[in-house]
Amino acid sequence: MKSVTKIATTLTMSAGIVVGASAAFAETWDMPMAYSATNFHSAVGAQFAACVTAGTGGALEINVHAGGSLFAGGEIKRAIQTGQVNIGERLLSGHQNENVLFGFDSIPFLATSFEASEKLWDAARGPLTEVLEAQNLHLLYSVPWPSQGLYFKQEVNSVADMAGIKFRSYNSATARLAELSGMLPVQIEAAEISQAFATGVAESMISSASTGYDRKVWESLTHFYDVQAWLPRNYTMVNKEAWDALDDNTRNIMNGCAVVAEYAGDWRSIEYTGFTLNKLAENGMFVGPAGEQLQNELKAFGATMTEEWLANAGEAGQAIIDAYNAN
Ligand code: PCA
Repeated sequence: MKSVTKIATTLTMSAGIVVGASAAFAETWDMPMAYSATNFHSAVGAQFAACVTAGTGGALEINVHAGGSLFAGGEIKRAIQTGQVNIGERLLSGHQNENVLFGFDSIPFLATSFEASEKLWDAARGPLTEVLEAQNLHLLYSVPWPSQGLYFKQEVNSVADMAGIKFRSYNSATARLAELSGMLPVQIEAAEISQAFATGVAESMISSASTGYDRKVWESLTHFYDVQAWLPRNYTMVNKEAWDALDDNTRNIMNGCAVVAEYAGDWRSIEYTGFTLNKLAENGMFVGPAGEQLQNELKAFGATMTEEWLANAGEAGQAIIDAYNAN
């Protein structure tokens, strides 16, 4: 967890500046987000937006559009890069085809707890910030999803039981996991999964209890195996030209609000984990660990995928893993 002193310092800095902000040149920024309005990422985004709006005395008003309503998840990053919007939130591992480093948070069984995810993020933040800068993006804050488990509509005890199942993927790692286990990957945004499961376009996925709850997957699926494979993250980014055009006061306020958002997001993610696991069970799903055979087979895929990621990510990837292991 981040130090509260750091947050307090940043806030004090920002608060001192509020008086300097003027609403005379009020600007409005739209902020597309991909997940349900009730999801904790969207709640954190809305609080961040309110913090900036209040902190700048209304000089910069940020309006959140949750649920992929302004841009679908897969389009958000490009929309920010090209200035169609100035700010937005996106899962970067969904863009690993652009830069393999974007997949650092989806390496199976590398960092499986919130604490480990935080440590891995500390190691990756610098390099990721640079990669994004080169893409005309300024990184503000990142919040983890709860750990990823496997959803099915039948009992599954081994990889052999998974053969031929239509598997909803959301990034390169999820698609590769499907391939390795003999399933058929189909890429679908979270906003579309209830329908995909209802119509049989997909029959399974790896995701958090949170997304299963948000999309009421118990209407179609029956089993959640809490395999704790990884904790992917969402990233809130600003178009770099728009960021550079802001005055120092506004940038300070946004930085202060971003520190608070990241801190609050961690806690909300932790809390939402227990709440949503209970909700899946309450709605009739089997919720529990995977059997030993399945867990071991998945671990072996994890080892393969780790090697593959490191081979593709080269020295830059190795540097992140080394920094993570050194802490
Ligand atoms: N929910 C998102 C990404 C990871 C997660 O837990 C999804 O399923 O698309």
